[in-house]
Amino acid sequence: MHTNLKTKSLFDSWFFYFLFFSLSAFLFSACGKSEASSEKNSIFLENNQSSERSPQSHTVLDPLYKKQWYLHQKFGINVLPVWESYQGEGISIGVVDSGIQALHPDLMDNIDLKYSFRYEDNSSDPTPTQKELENSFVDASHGTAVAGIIAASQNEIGISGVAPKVNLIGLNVFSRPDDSAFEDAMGYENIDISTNSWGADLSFGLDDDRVVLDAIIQKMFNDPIIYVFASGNEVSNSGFSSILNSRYTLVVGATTEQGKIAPYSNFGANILCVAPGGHEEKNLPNIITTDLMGSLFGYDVKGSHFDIFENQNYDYTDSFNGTSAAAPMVSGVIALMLEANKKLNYRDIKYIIAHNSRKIDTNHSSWVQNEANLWVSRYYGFGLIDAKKVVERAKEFKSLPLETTITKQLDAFVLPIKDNDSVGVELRFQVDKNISVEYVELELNTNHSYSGDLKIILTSPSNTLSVLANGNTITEDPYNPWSFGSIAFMDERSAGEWGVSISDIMENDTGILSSVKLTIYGHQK
Ligand SMILES: [Ca+2]
Ligand SMILES: [Ca+2]
Ligand SMILES: [Ca+2]
Repeated sequence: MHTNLKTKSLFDSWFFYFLFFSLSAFLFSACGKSEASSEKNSIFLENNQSSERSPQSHTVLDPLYKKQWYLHQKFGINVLPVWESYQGEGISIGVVDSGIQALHPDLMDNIDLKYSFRYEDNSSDPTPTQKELENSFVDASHGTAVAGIIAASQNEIGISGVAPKVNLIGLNVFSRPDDSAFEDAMGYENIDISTNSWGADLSFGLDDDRVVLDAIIQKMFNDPIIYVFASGNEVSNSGFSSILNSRYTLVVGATTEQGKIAPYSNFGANILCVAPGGHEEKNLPNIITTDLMGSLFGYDVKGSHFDIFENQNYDYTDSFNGTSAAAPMVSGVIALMLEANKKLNYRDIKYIIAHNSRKIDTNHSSWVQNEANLWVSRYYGFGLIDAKKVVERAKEFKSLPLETTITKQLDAFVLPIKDNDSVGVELRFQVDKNISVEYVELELNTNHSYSGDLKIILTSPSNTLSVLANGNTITEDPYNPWSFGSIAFMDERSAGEWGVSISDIMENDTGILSSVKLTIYGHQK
């Protein structure tokens, strides 16, 4: 069956993605220790925003907290000032991943053993099974590492999660990775936030998965959950994943401790923000988090040990990395936002994050300023998430008005796209209705022998440029149709002339454009 094949392909890609992670984590761990780098990062509370604010009365006594640069250093997520008021209490995060070790001493207080689910045996204990641990295609350590970033307790052992009192619901879909497990986990009713650090396949043909996701969300429309996704680690265009092009998903890229885009992080017009994900190399700062307990399981095992006193039981790893680490940090921050204001929906959250993230790496050429004076980048989205700022804004935020949509379509034409010519074809759409833009989709139909040659740029009436495809990508799958999503026009006005430019910038392989559809989502001003 068609749908089955498509969904399966998503999981195949997940396996690949995690295989990559697992191998890299293991290999990096084998290459040496990281004392030098952690020492470099041992100055904490250095966040450039905290100096002007009132003194912090919240104290964290977890011994590895000082090594969690991603929480409190200059290019961390600035979460310490939030904890005095909010720690995620009463908010549930579903971790769609491999298993979470429910007996881990830093997770056991927060794990919800009523609503967690392990699909292999329909158990409410999400801990990886023996079968999962032995399956070399499943990274059984991954879910526990993701869970610690979100929800490790402030209990004077190990680390602190971003939301140390959140209700953690493990959805161990990868113990039985099939279509029904996936659909069930994506439509799970007992969660507020769904965090997804599995890779969307960066090739075409995943529209069915997007349809599945959209249908689930439509069904839950009155109370939709917040879907947070990792942008992926392929240094490729996240616009080539249909799920990440859905306006329902909040897409997160990864940065290093130096406030630069991580070398593996994907780029794309659908990226909302970035959060720390660390480096690829073991000897550079990565993400310290919970690990499967003991020296036999996890990333931290005999032979590749994070060898400090506080980790004598091999229960923590210092080598987790990737957009897999960045996405759960944002999920944790959103839990704090929801605790501050339960009425926020996914559109409100995106809006607040877009308006309150930090522009970093300011000389990066990808930054553009849109009509609403927001700086946005196809690498950084609206910048590094700042927990203090977004939670403060969340507290007093009144939900956006109902969503409204504008659609413009040009179709049934045959427009040749000239080979190896940067001018290409230009289409213009006149929009009369004036709404405040939140998200824009551009759907195209082409018949081209190598779509990767096509550079596609969407321009708003105020002349904000959003690069949807950069034109020298490895993909031959046609856009027939393909729907890109862009968040770059957040809070701009819709009225005026929108432009679509499509050019073929690589030699050989040619094609035609046959339809373009522009959909603008937003709200009445
Ligand atoms: Ca702890
Ligand atoms: Ca271990
Ligand atoms: Ca060409």
